[in-house]
Amino acid sequence: MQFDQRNKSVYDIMKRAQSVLLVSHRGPDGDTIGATSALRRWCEREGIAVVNFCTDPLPQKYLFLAGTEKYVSDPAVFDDGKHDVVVVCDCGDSRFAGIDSHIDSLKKRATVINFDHHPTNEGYGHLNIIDAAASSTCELVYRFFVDNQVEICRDMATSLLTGLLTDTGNFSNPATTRDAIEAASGLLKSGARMHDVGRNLFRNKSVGSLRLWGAVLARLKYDEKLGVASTVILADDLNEETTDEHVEGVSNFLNTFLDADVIMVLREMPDGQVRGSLRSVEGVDVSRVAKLMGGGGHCKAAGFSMAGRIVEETDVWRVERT
Ligand SMILES: [Mn+2]
Repeated sequence: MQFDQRNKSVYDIMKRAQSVLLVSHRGPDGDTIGATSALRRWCEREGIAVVNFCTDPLPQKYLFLAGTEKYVSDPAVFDDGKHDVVVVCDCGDSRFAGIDSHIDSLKKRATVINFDHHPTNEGYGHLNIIDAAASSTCELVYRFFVDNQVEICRDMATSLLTGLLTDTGNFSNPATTRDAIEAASGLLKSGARMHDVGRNLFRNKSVGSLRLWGAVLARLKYDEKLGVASTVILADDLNEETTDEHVEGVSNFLNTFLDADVIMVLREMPDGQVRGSLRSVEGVDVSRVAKLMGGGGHCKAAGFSMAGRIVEETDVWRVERT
């Protein structure tokens, strides 16, 4: 990993800050939370005032990471005039960060810094540390600490390792680069609590969620000609015991274990919408399919949402627009 001069500039700006606002993206995952949690810990240690913002509440499984109990979702933090530095982590654009209506005024009052690895990043910050070749934003934050000779404590290491494991699918997907493994190795040397990460992130399924997964897996259909595997999550699958968080991960599970070109999970929402999640293994650009349905995303992972009803056919589930 090569020294990056931009990391030095960001360090100087943050060290001089009166107050830093750290922003995670909507529907927060282990990468955006890991990165902002590690940066928060460092700010606290340096005596820099710090606030973490995320539009959506953090999923329960990440609450073992340092400082996550202090995250706020009240957009009033953008107007309180306190923060002179805003650091946005893992967000390709300001809408995804939930700050699109604040970004222009923020940029006049504060220095906006952006750590990200999405190839589509618009570079909306004053300083943008964007590297599409990086496995995760946590890898970039790790490099930020290393380049500035910041001592990484156990808490920071645990947070950053969480992001690395999230975005590399436990070192199994193509984001698993030499640099990613090198960063993980450095984090383990700093005392990252690997066991805690495993227990909280992966061995966390309740009997209720696995039963729900069982129902969803039993509906799996495979169209050999199209190479499309599809299944559905029905509104009735969810009750008081099974919530959104139980459903999460079914697509990832199929993507990891099923050999199909495209995996589509349709979900019946209570408001009459159907939400679709599309994954492809190789060579198929699912974002084009998603765009046809009024959605978007990446080559290998995309989604859409439309008013419709789910129709069952022999080899495939499909949506009929209503
Ligand atoms: Mn990420």
